[in-house]
Amino acid sequence: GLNAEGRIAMRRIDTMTASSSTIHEALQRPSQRSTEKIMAIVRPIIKEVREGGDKALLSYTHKFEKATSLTSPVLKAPFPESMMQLPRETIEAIDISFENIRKFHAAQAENKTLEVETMPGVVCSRFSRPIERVGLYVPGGTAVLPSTALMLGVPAMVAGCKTIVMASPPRADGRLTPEVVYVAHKVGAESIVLAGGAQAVAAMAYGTESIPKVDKILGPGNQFVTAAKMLVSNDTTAQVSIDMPAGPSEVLVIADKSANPAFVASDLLSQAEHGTDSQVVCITVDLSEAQIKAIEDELHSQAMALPRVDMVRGAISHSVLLSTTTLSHALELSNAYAPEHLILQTASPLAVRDMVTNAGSVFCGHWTPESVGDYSAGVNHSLPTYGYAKQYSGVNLGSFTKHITSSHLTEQGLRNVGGAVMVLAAVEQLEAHRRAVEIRLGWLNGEGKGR
Ligand code: HSO
Ligand code: ZN
Repeated sequence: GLNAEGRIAMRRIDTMTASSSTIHEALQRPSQRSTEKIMAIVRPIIKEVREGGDKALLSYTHKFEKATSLTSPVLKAPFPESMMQLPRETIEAIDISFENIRKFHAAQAENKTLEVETMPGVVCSRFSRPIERVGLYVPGGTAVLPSTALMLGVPAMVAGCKTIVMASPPRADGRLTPEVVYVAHKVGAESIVLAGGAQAVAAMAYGTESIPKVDKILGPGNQFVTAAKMLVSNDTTAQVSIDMPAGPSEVLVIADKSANPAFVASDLLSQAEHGTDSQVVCITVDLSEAQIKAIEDELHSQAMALPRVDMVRGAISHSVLLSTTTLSHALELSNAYAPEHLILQTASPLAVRDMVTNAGSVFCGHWTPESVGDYSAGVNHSLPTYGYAKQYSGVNLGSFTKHITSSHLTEQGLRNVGGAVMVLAAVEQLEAHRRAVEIRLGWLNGEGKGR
């Protein structure tokens, strides 16, 4: 963070001299407030909304968003034009982004039924269907995030989800960000829940008088939102799933000699400004002291000129620059960290990309700032954080669909596979299973009645 002259600086570690435990410790995520404490706050909120419906939800919105003038917790489509009045330039920017995100996610569709004949006459298939009702959480808080409405809403629309419910906390005057309303309109949302936090999650999980219960809840949020998503998804009476656990945003930049220090610093700062709990990591590859210094100088001077410099200070205070001498060592560290965003400011970014084993989304080359992916390139910005890139994918078309399998056997197929089934059923001592095959094979052999 802050040294004597008030400089905004990342901690620096030379991986050639530092111990492996120092390096390991430097790549730990900042610890989160204890989940149990958060759960204890969130549990009663969920219960209240579940039991009290609209009225309970509205009173939380009065309390937490200070939107005391609000008389209904939900806005139903069609949304009034007056609520989406926007400058032409904003409309155009949303439209361009919408179209790119639509194209990229539409290309992810599995239009064909997968079909495999595992044995003659035994055909196994798999096909996908949209999840019918989805709830999309669009955070408010320190920044308005219509881009998140796009990242969740467009794939839901492309997947063909029948009911799209958005939730977003209203401003204190009770109004929604017009950009969010415009996106909700474009993706065909049936309603917008005017609430945030655990109460919005509960309303979508259980439904209220005016809000439909959904089958899956997606979208990033603070620790209360995340805790609420975890709680409702563990409640079998809610019958709802979630996208993934969410934590603070993070970026890891790998920079070699070809990198422009000003570009590197700008990318680190674009994540750092998300919040004081954001984490940014820079891994340099074979840079001279002067080159590393250039990145540090840029980071400080660009940061000082940012409106959200306070957020940046907080984020940078637990961030780190690791100097390495080889690309393979840099990748080894990055893969172990499993960053939400990985930016490759290296000479051959696509070759480096092939070495990536864990990351939410990769940004390749000097002309690909993370911002393009945050808004408009077409890739999704709802990504696994906190090291969960090791086991989760970011939001994609598949997040809004599920697979159904089917099998279809001919007489010959049952003859071919039936023996194995009967043996295994006998092993498990499940006689009815065995007989379901036996009775059919009997018919085929002319032993059945009426044959
Ligand atoms: N980088 C953020 C997404 C975002 N950026 C929204 C700007 N607006 C989390 O991945
Ligand atoms: Zn961002």
